[in-house]
Amino acid sequence: MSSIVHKHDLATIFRHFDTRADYVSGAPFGTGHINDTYRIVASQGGHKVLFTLQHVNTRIFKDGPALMSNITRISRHAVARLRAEGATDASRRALQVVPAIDGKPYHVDGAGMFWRMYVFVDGVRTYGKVEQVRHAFEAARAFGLFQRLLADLPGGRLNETIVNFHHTRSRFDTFQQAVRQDVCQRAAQVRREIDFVLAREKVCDTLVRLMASGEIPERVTHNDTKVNNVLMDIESDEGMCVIDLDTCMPGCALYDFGDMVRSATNSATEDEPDTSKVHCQREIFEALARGYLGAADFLTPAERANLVLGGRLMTLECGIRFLTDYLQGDTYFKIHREGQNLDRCRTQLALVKSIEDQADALQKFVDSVKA
Ligand code: ADP
Ligand code: GN1
Ligand code: MG
Repeated sequence: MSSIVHKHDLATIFRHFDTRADYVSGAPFGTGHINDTYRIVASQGGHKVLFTLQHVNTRIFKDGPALMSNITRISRHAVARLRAEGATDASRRALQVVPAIDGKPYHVDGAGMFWRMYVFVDGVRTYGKVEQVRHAFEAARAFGLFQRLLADLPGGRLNETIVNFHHTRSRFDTFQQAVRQDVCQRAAQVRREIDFVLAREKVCDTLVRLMASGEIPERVTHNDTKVNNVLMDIESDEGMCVIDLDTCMPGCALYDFGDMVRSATNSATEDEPDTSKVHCQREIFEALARGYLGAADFLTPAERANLVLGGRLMTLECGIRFLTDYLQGDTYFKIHREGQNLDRCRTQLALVKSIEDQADALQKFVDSVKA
C-alpha cells in the first residue's frame, strides 16, 4: 500500500487545487478497477476537511477535459436541482467538483498525469457485495433518482467518454478478434467460456437494434451502476450520492438497470473462483426493480418490458469484456492476482445462466410493479 501512496507526490498535486486548505495526509481509497483514488485529509483554518483526489486513467478515458466537462455540467445541474427541490444537504447528495487554481476542473501534473478532486462525502460507506435486500433497493432508488435529475440537463448531448461503451455487438467483435489473435496463448484453456459466449452471439444484437429502431429511447445514463458506485449513509443506509461519473453519457435505461442486476444480484463476489456459489438472487432483483421503478417513473412500456433483457445483456457483456482482457493479457481491468479476470469472467457467465433460468419469473415481477 505505502508504495502506492508514495508513487505520487500527493501534497504537491493537492496544492494545485483551489481548496483554501493545507495538505495533512493522503491514502489510497476504494476498490475500483480503473482509476486511482485517494482520501486526502487537509486543514482549513485549523479545521479538518476531507477531499477525494483521483488520478484518471487516460489510457481508458482518452479525452480528460471532455470527461470533466460532462462531470462539471452534471454536478452543477444536480446540486441546483436538489436545492431547488428543498434539499439542505445537496453536497452529500451530489458529487461536487473542486476546481484547480487555474480555474479548470482538473490538473495535469508534470508527468502528464490527469488529476481531479471532489468534496469527500463523509459518514457513508459502499458495498462491494449487497449484504441486505434494502441496500439493493436504496442503490437502485439512488440511480433512478440520478437519472431523473439529469432528464432535463441543459447544454445538449454529453460527450461520449468511451465510444461504443455498451455496444454489445462491438464488444463481441473485439472478443472474437482477441480469440483469433490469442496473443497470450490462453484461448485453448478457456474453450468452455469462449463457446458459452459464441452460443449467445444473437442476443448481443438485441439491445443495439432496439435503440437503433427508436423503440428504446436514448437518455442521459450513468453506465457503470455497480452497487459500490452509490455512497450509502452509515446511520440510515439511505442511498445518498451517486459517484463514478466518468461513463455518464448518452445511453439507455436498460444499461443502468442491467448493470445493477449484474453487480447487485450476484450471490458471490465478482471474482469468486468457485462459480457454484454464483446465482442471481431473486429477492435482490425484486428490490432493485421496486427501487428503480419507484424513482425512474418516466420509463416507457418498452423499457419496462426489456429490463430483464438488460440484466442478462449487461452481465454477458461484462463477462465478454473480462474474457477479452484475460485473452489480451490483462491490460484493461486492474488485477491483484493471476487469473483474476478469468475468475471475474466465469462469475459473470454463471450469473448470465442463472438470469436466463429465471428470466420469465423476473420479468413477471417487473410487470407486477405499478407504473
Ligand atoms: P473507480 O472508477 O476506480 O471505481 P470511484 O470514483 O468509484 O473510482 O471511487 C472509488 C471509491 O472511492 C468509491 O467506491 C468510494 O468508496 C470512494 N469515493 C469516491 N468518491 C468519493 C467521495 N466524493 N466521497 C467519499 N468517498 C468517495
Ligand atoms: C469498471 O471503474 P469501476 O470499477 O466502477 C468498468 C465497468 C465494469 C466494472 C466491472 C470505465 O468499473 O464498465 O462494469 O469495472 N468501468 C470502465 O466491475 O470500464
Ligand atoms: Mg467505482
